[in-house]
Amino acid sequence: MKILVNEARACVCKSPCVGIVPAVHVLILGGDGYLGWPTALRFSARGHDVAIVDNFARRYWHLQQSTDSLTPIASLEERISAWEEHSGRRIKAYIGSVDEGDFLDRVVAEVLPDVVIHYAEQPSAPFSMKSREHAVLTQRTNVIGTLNLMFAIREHVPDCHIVKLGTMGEYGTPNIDIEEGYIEIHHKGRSDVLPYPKLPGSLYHLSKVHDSHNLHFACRVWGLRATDLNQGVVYGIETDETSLDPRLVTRFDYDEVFGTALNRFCVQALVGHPITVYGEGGQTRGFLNIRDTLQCVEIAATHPAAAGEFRVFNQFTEQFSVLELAHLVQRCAQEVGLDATVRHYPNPRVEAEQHYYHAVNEKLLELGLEPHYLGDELIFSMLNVIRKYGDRVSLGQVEPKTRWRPGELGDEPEVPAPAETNGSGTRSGPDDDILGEEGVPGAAV
Ligand code: USQ
Repeated sequence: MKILVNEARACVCKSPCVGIVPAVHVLILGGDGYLGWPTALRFSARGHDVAIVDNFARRYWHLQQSTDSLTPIASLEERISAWEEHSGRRIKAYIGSVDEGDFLDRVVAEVLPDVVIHYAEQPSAPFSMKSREHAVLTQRTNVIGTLNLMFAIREHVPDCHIVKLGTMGEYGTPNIDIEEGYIEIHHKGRSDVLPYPKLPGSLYHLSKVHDSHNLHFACRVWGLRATDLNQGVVYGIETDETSLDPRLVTRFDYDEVFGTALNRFCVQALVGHPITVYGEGGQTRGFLNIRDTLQCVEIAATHPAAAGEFRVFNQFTEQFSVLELAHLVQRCAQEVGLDATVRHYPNPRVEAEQHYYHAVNEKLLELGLEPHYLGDELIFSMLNVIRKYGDRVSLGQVEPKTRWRPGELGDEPEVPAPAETNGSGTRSGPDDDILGEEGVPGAAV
């Protein structure tokens, strides 16, 4: 197989190079998404031949639920043209769905990729928990898409390295340290290294577990090579390439379905909506900056798994509890004059709110990952970017609605009046409610 090496050639990006080689074909599935688009730009900036696949499902799901990205995103056509203007490089796009096996097969046969980066999945836990239809769509898209990819690779480019975006949520929150994919088990006098036990917290996270098992099988039985990147919660808006031109910006979701914790908290603080901590807020997860997602994917691609190897990296840089993040955002927002409050909402999910959490994340660091750690500066800069688009915030998209245990008939009872903290960590009750006249907290800026 062609290995990506450390010889930068005609690299047009500002980021430190971890490797590049001419004529490496990179296929990015889900190349129009929050992470897929910046990844496509990064690999193109490094000088690789980049092709992407997307069916605009993420855009469509937002239309369906009347939500939108905070950042106004250009059409894929405009994005590709804008990138060509800046870099002189053309990204090739294939429009279609990965759950259509014949389509994906044709794309793989034409592109003949050296590495495939697979983001083309329904990525939201709440989305997967809304209804039977949402759960089926999630698992069909994710599981069948990955199966189709395995077969297409086996058929056309068996030496190609599959880099698959998995999730830290596959592991759940066990009361022991979380290892990177495998654990040595001693049992009745014998021992073995086996896949780490999985206890995912949503039907979305479960779909990623199924993907992992299927890919592991393909590596063991067909000799494919794959890296499963068990990624934590990503935050951030900009990368070196997306900040070059407004037409290159990536999407940034803050709604209760597709928005994730820290991104949502920053938008909430900016528009004066209470920061929505679910339950006690002791839920601890691994987090990483979007810039580090790009680094990690690049590192995985430049250090391919061996033939027959199913490799697992835990892809996050730091652990935080939800409440720690809420207080960090609140403090930074207050420093720039925003009146940010933190509220504890009844948890719409079924998850431990206080628990042990220690996950190992050594492998990417050993391969050279240089983390962008979370600090006040990053929050200030996110607030600044969000401020530019503040008038696009729709407050109706913020409140949590999707519950893991909905009512008998699928009705969605209103979320009871939540308690609120004032920054000192003490809670005030519903009497201190800051709901406006129409029951909508704060106001869009
Ligand atoms: N949470 C709040 N308030 C909010 C939103 C979330 O307290 O307004 C809490 C949730 O209850 C949960 C934690 O924050 O305990 C993380 O929730 P999230 O929505 O930020 O992230 P999650 O649903 O876990 O999923 C996200 C991405 C998913 C990725 C996963 C990585 O949507 O694609 O796989 O992060 S991980 O969390 O490590 O599994």
